Amino acid sequence: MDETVKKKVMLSGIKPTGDLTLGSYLGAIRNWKERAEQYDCYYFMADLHALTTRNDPALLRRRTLEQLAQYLACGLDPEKNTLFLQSHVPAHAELGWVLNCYTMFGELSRMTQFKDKAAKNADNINGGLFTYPALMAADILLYQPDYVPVGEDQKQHVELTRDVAQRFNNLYGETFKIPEPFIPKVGARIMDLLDPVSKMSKSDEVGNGRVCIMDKPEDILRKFKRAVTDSETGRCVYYDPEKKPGVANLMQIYSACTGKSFPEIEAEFDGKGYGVFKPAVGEAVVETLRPIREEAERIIRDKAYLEKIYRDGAERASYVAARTLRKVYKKVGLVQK
Ligand code: ATP
Ligand code: LTN
Repeated sequence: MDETVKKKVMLSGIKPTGDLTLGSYLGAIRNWKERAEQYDCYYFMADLHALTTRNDPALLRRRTLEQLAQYLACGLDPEKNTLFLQSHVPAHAELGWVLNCYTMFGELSRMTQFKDKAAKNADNINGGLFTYPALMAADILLYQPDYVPVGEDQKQHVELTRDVAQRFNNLYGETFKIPEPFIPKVGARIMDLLDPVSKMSKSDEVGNGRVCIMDKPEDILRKFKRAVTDSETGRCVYYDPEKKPGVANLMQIYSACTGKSFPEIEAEFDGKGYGVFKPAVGEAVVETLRPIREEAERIIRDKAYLEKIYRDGAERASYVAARTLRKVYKKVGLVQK
């Protein structure tokens, strides 16, 4: 590639609120690494976002570093990607405040993630949970990205980010690039294996419905053998998300892990029952996750290496973020230092 041509920018983040799931991997991270060559990429641990729900402090710290190790194990090269902790770049909180003042109460009230989380944490519906999308807009807009690779559930937040950026640009002139969500065709919404109408989520109760990147092969296989399907017999492996959500979810997972299309999967399991299909999906997941788990276990032991990566990442990210923040402060009328 001609180095003088400015690369397009990609950015995304994940809250270190639990062990990364197969959903976060297939919906988001897998698509990050594939684009490291063509794009200038920023990926961070959204630790400030994690504070919107209660965490044990020691566990949050541990999970943040484990998540960084898992990003690296998933193939994100720290030379080609800027990897950092959100709280290490103060511009996120600073721009977050400014954008809070340009994000409407009505817009925030419509966010489905807020409604879901408020229902799940009825005793802790705090201000941060409500204004979370304004901080997320700041996370994104600071780096002027072209694309934000996320799973389907985050599309609404990226759309709100676009609206806020557009509103700001209309008021003050071109300031922010308007980013696009980048959502994969397969794997954008992996469902719980035991409850295939609910999204697989890392902060839900630990159970057999959720597969984590760090799960051992025998646990992964057991979870897939127990996955909920339906009572159809005979030709039963075909894609119909309305009538057969469990099977559709397993087909999505199998397709994402093997690269096979739905017609190919239907042909492969034609005449075979769920007793053959479910373990096959389990095996495909085991083989996809095995190298990641082994590499993450190795990296997490090297604390000095992790520290070097997040320090370098914060330095690089801060440089870019500070430039956007200065521009914004000036436009809204704050006196420059
Ligand atoms: P939490 O339970 O803490 O809200 P989560 O499991 O929903 O977390 P996030 O940290 O919100 O996961 O998401 C990380 C990234 O992975 C986001 O881009 C999100 O869209 C994507 N993602 C999360 N769960 C899934 C899923 N089940 N299927 C596809 N993509 C997912
Ligand atoms: N809201 C996202 C995590 C997140 C994010 C971001 C994703 C925080 N800031 C910026 C993309 C870009 C979530 O709950 N998964």
